[in-house]
Amino acid sequence: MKLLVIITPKENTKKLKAELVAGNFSLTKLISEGGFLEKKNTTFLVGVEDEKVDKALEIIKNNCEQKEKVISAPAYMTHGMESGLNVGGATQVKVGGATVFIVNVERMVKI
Ligand code: 2BA
Repeated sequence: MKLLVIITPKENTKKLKAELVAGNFSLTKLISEGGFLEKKNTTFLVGVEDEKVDKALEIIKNNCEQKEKVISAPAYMTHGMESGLNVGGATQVKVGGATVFIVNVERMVKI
């Protein structure tokens, strides 16, 4: 069994949750925030049998499209920087996709 820890922007929450539930996955939804952009995102915890991991990844892929975006870098990143990557405080990031950790589960019990 695996535990999928899925982090995705808030706007993907509704459709991803609906599709995972429709695909028969049990999940827990946590409200979270990215450390870099400091935007609200959602973390899903999904316990899945090994043979269903690929199906879950397919659903995630279909519901979390990734885009490139130029943003103003957070103040703590530009502070003290003379030159280089963050000229004008702008930085390019990929947003909208999903970060997925696939973790081995030793045992799951429901009590
Ligand atoms: P954030 O930390 O807000 O990061 C949003 C996006 O900003 C990242 O997209 C990446 O493109 C960029 N970014 C993050 N840290 C950066 C840095 N130090 N310098 C330059 N650019 C940086 P993703 O990598 O797709 O991550 C999306 C969200 O997934 C993250 O939001 C965070 O909440 C989570 N995440 C990503 N990698 C993680 C990790 N290794 N551990 C825990 N959470 C992670």
